[in-house]
Amino acid sequence: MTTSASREKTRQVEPFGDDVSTPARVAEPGEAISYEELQLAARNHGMPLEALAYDLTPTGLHYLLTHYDMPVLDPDTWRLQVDGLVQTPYAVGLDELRSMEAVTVTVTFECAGNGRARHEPRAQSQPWLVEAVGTAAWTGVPLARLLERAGVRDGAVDVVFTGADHGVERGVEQDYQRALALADARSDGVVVAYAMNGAPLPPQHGFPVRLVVPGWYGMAQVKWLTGVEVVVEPFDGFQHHAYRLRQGADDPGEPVTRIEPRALLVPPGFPDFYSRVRVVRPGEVEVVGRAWSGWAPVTRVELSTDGGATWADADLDEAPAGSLYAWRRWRARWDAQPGEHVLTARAHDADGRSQPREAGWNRGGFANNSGQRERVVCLPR
Ligand SMILES: Nc1nc2c(c(=O)[nH]1)N[C@H]1C(S)=C(S)[C@@H](COP(=O)(O)O)O[C@H]1N2
Ligand SMILES: [Mo]
Repeated sequence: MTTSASREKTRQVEPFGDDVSTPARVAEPGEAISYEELQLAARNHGMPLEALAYDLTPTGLHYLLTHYDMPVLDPDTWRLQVDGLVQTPYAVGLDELRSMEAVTVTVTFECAGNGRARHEPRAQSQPWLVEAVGTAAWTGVPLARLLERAGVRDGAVDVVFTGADHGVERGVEQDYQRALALADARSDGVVVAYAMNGAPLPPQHGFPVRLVVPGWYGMAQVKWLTGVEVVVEPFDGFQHHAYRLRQGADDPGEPVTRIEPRALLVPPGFPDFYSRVRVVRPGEVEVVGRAWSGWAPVTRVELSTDGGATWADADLDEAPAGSLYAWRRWRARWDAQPGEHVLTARAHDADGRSQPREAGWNRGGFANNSGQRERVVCLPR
């Protein structure tokens, strides 16, 4: 821990774990989902896959991930403190923020832990399958404007973002904090947002104000934002140790940053209630879905109806207007024949990244963009 921000706000709490360097426990092979994983899954819901039909995810259907409790903040007394290595530290309230020149960015968010429960063995944490995703139009003030007003001084390295929520994680008591390198913080589309899909942020998505960092996995999108601090050393807080691609407990690993390419499809036909296996009737079925990448625009999507043995190109729509790293809609036709099928899709982006059928394993269960496996039963004629 090297910055004043992290020194003040974190401390060790004995009964809950060892220390910052201890990754989450990995389940034994075949071990059932625990009570604690169920408890997390019930609080942090995914986006029902049929909502892939919408350009903008209706707000209540957007996935949700909150590490601690959702803080209840008073919009009249809430202030965003901008300070650290700046010429003029200041605090700004909600009315003033709303009176500044606004921008709206349409951005697809995905939790870095999406796909975690499909790792074998899996990390014990929020047990996502493939549904930790959503797209929203976020309105607010460019972070670059707010930094410019403070006057960032020479020698600045990182910008640290602090949320009002507080908890303990693997023994470390903390405010939720993440940082960006100064150049990333100043980049286009990084917004301090007070509206989601044209309405004030709801409590669960960061009311009154959150950070939006297009293209990055969810952990960077700090909710209930109260502090923006410019610092002289690379930020070394808990959430930066936690989000790394490690092979073992001692592996320092690489940081989790941008979203790996992924395509998902709306499960076709109608579901069986318990198993959610799909049922379709024989004949032509239109399969629709969305594809995105946080590195570069998606350029190609393929659909397989035989579990990945053979692939056919899908038609790809334009990205929504005003979007930055937002998903694109795709469509393909499938001539369904009686029997059992496994549907899956894969995305490719302009950087040459392709979605693998099976992504590699890592200890935290991050960035698992393995293909969706949608089981479909086609009825007899
Ligand atoms: N303050 C704060 N910000 C946070 C979190 C949090 O627990 N506290 N969770 C992060 C994670 S891990 C994700 S995936 C996204 C989820 O954003 P959403 O709940 O609005 O979809 O918020 C991020 N921002
Ligand atoms: Mo997340």
